Amino acid sequence: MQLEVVGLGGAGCRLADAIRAAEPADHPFLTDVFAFDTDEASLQGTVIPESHRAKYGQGTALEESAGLEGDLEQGFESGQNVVDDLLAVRERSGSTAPDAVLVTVGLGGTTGGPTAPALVAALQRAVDAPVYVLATLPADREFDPDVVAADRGPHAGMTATTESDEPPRPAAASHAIRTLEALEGVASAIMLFDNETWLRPGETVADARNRSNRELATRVAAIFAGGDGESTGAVAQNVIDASDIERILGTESAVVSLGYGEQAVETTSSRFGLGLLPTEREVETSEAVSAVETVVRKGIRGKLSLECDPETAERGLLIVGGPPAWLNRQAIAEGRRTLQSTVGGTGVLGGDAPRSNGETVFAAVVLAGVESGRLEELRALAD
Ligand SMILES: Nc1nc2c(ncn2[C@@H]2O[C@H](COP(=O)(O)OP(=O)(O)OP(=O)(O)O)[C@@H](O)[C@H]2O)c(=O)[nH]1
Ligand SMILES: [Mg+2]
Repeated sequence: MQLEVVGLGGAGCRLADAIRAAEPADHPFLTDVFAFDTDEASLQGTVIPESHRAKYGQGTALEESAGLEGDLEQGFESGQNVVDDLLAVRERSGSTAPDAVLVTVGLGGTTGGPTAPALVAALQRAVDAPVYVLATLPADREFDPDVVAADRGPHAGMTATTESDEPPRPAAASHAIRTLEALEGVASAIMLFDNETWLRPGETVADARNRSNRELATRVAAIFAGGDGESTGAVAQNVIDASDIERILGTESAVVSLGYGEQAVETTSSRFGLGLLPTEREVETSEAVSAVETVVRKGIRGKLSLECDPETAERGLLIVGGPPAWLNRQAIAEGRRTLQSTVGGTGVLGGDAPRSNGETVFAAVVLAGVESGRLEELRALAD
């Protein structure tokens, strides 16, 4: 399918950049990728071309981060005032009709979050396609002084300790929850990535961000690049298209968690032809079945972008990809049944994504309409 990505604020622009980098050369799925921020340095940090970048919000509350700490309402208001400018950038660049738009944003800050609800609403009006949100949740160590102290030893406070550190964000939990509330009924669906569970001990979000963003971008690319035909000719047995994704993500701002599993596989062999020319390796059925089973298990039971109980999902999607010889149809069908029995509902779809040049077998899992203890936790902190 054809996806447009719009990054807002520091995290949003870096995520947009990471998604662009994760686009498989033989499986293009992106129309346009935009980066919008009030902060010039953050825009400069991306490789998104000038025509698709914009520094916005000059002279508004969005530029004055500190002033917004306690006043998110003012931020939402400024967000309303900038959307026309942002839509104009999009139109000037000649944005082509996408099958869906994905707005990426880090919740907890004072630029991207406050802009997102107004921009998503405006995009819903301007584009004849669903507008999804991909948002990060803040980690406890960003706003909880006890966690910061415990993590960094007895003498550390909420002060930046390294150059790459982000400033402390005492209002991050409350901002994140209030922004999610503002997105309710506006975003078609909200995919979440919880920074808290993706940090290693002692690490800051800034330390971990390249790894986290790559991880998340891989999931996004696996889902949206899906099973569209390849230039090399391999055709998916079961193509997941934009309307399938729309069916699973829904139109009612469902909270979505993304799972992923992959396994490296050997794809060439020099057993034949005297080892001079690498040839396509023959794959034993049992090997292929086992690889698919492994990645499906990791996709459903492994680490999710947002920790949740997969059983609470209302709908689910499974995409299994890799070199065609490894995509065992029975094993993929079995994987879909496993997801179906996990999710419990009937809204489960499965598809395959042949990657002739791929070196891994992977499974991407979408769990839509989940309940998450982490959101409850942040809500309690925000009250
Ligand atoms: N996964 C991930 N999370 C990030 C990244 N950068 C920031 N975050 C998270 O997103 C939240 C908001 O940070 P930014 O996106 O930098 O904030 P902003 O929207 O630019 O707003 P300002 O406060 O004005 O800078 C932070 O509290 C972090 O939890 C990133 O690159 N990757
Ligand atoms: Mg910023």
